[in-house]
Amino acid sequence: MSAKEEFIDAQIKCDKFFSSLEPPANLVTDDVDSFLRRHAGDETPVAIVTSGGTAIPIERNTVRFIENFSTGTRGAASTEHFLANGYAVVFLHRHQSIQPFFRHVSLAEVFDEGFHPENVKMHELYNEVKRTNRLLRVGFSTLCEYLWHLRRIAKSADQCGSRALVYLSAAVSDYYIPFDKMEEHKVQSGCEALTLHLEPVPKMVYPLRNEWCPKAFVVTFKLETQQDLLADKSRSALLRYGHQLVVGNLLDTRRREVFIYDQNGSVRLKLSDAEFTEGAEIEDKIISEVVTRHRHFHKMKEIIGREQ
Ligand code: PAZ
Repeated sequence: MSAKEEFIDAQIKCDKFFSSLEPPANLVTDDVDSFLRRHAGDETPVAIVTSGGTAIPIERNTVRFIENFSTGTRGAASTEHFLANGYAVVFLHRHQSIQPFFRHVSLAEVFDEGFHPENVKMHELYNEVKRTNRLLRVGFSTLCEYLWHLRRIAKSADQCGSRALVYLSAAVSDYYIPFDKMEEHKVQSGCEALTLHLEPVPKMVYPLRNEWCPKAFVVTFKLETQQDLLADKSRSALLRYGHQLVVGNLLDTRRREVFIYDQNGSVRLKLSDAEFTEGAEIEDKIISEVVTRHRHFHKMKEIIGREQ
């Protein structure tokens, strides 16, 4: 299939996906629009951060799910660093996954002892973020909820132009059971083996890039368990979608090392043994790199816009 055919095919599959599934009852609407409108108005850069894993229901009256691995640490830590860099953040997270700010604090600190000295700075940032209303949390559990919310938020973020950054760190299932192929009731036990038919999830980065928020700076993630696949897979994602960055990481080393790929090459970011022991986080380095590139991207878009 040519690149153009692949793109058209993906658009059709994405449209079919949304028309075959009801939007979630709690689909975000006015809150997101007014949050993004306010920050577009005061020219604050905006990051849409996705975090945690999606669940795939097996039955319509759901008893069982297929889960995607992810704790949500990457998304939560990245959100704090975006906020520290002056961004407003829509944090689209899996319910009950790791949360920005709260991940640092123990119940003892909240109720008894006051904040640990290491958390004082974090607490100050938290208060400042609350005062300036720069963090909006949106929760999801299933793949369907995740994609409906993402589409809604990304379309609304289009009003922020190239000040918007989409950072897709959630672990999203590649396969799902379409609603019309799902059992109505609980799949019964007792048979010797259970065979499930799963279909590929349409590649939503296509409409995100071309239709939902085409002016935004887009960062996707690639998780692998084999080093020799990482570079090729990350580069082919960049070629396929034509977006700005892919952050590649391996399951075992993801807390200490990542590779950032763009259309020209790659850089390796790594925590030294000393940094890791002292509690430094790789997200600090990732976000510095991402923010620098986003600022440059936005500046170039402004210059091009002025010249036209
Ligand atoms: O959530 P976490 O901190 O445990 O893990 C982060 C991660 C590995 C899910 C993330 O860095 C990532 O690679 N997300 C994309 C996964 C994918 O390829 O779908």
